[in-house]
Formats: sequence, C-alpha cells, structure tokens
Amino acid sequence: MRASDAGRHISGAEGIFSANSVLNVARKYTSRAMRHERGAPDNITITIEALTDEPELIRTLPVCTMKNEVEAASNELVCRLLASIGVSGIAATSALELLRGGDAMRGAALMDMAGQRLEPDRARGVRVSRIGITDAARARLRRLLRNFGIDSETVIEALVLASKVNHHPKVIAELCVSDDPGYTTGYVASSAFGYLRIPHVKAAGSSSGGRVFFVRDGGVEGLIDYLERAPVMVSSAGPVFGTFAADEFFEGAT
Ligand code: WAQ
Ligand code: MG
Repeated sequence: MRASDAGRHISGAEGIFSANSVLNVARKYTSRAMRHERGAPDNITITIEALTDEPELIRTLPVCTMKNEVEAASNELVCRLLASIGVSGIAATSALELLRGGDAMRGAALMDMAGQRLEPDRARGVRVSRIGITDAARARLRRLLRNFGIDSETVIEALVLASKVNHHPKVIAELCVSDDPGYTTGYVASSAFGYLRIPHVKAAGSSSGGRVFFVRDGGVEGLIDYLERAPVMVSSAGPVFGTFAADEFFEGAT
C-alpha cells in the first residue's frame, strides 16, 4: 500500500500474506492510510501480486534498547553506534543530515562510505517489499517483546524489514527515524550488533524521518533487486533484550 497527498508521502506498508487473508489485509491497510497522523491522502494505491518464488526464510535480528533520555543526545549516540559497526563518520553525518532535514521520502536512501547516495531515484528512494512473518514466528516474537513492553505492530514491522535488509551481505547497517510526528523511537540495525532501538531519536511533532542503508563499495543493482523483489519471510524469532547504556554495550569494544 502507498498513500500520498498532492504527491507528498503519507504512508506505506507491505507484506506477504496467505491468499485467504488478502481481503482483510487490504481493508486494514486502507484504514491505516485514511487515518494517518501525517494527514489525509488524496491517493491510495494497493497492489496485490502472487508470489512465484518460495520466500527465503530468516530469523529476526536480536533486539535491544539503548538508553537515551533526550533528543539532544541522539546524534552522538547514533554516530557512536554506527562507528562501532564500521560506518564512516562522513556517511553517518550525511545520513543524519538527510533524515533530519525536510520531508520524508517514500523509500530508503542507499549510502556508501564516502557519504554518497547510490539509489537511482533520490526523490523516491528504494522501497523494500515482499517481506513477511509466519504466524508462529509472530506469536513467539510478540511474547518476547511483551516482556519489555514493546509488543506493537510498529516494532514488528520495522524489525521484519530490518532483518531482511541487513541479511544482505552488501549492507553494513541501517539507520531509521520514523516520519510519524508522534513516533520518536528510531533504530540502528546491523548484522554485527542486531536491532538497537533509540528512544528520543527525534523530537515529537516533526514530520521528517526516513531510512538510510549503508552499503559496501561496488554496484547496487543486485541489492536493489533483492530489496524490492526477493521474497523473504521471518520464520523464527531472535532474542529480545532490555535496556543498555552505550558504555555498557560497547565495554571493551573500542
Ligand atoms: N522500504 C524502504 N524505506 C521505507 C519502507 C520500506 N518498506 N517503509 C518506510 N520506509 C522509510 C520511508 O522513508 C519512511 O519515510 C521512513 O522509512 C519511516 O517509515 O523499535 O514507523 O513507517 O520502536 O514511519 C521504528 C520502530 C518505526 C522503532 C519506524 O517508520 C522501535 C517507522 P515509518
Ligand atoms: Mg510513517
């Protein structure tokens, strides 16, 4: 589903579902688009396609929440996390600038370690699609998330997306800031350290946000094809941990 108003991105969603749940999902996505915090859309497009390939099965990244009390401290935390994962300072700074300035794009930016954007359409970005989670994995994940009071559709959808994105060997890490004015928790995800949630990554009331995928050098065509078209489903839940201070998390790491 994608919804926009006068060309401005309002909301998007995608998933892999069984044929008998398609009607319900279309209804759910339509309702989500029509009552979105970012405003009322003048266009909602829903595309339903049958899968021709069996999905690749993956596990969710391990989850933990970083201690962060105020928005003013978040740039430093994000840069520290990204540096520990191996993202260059210039790429981290360019990504933060992009996600903090202006209105959100529909998709994600691809960024190399020189801080250069690599996606062919910079206004749109690359939209990850064909992602899903099995009923069994969802039930298990929800139990794990509930222990820490973070069992929500927003967290599950973001974790499923991040688990597909960071499963690709070309991706070093992902930075995400929601574009919903009321949702202020973002994350840094990587295969190296998992899905690290960052409370207060932005101030409440802001409509800016977005996603940046940090990538290794070389062509991105294969990666874009994977992100947009390769069906991937979460079939098992990784661990979910509590809250860590950055010092605790990276003790001895650098
Ligand atoms: N593919 C690529 N980029 C996307 C996609 C997608 N499928 N979906 C969203 N984006 C980009 C796009 O630029 C949006 O503007 C931006 O991400 C934010 O999307 O654990 O709600 O759906 O509590 O607003 C993080 C959860 C929630 C953190 C993120 O993102 C947590 C969220 P939103
Ligand atoms: Mg949003």
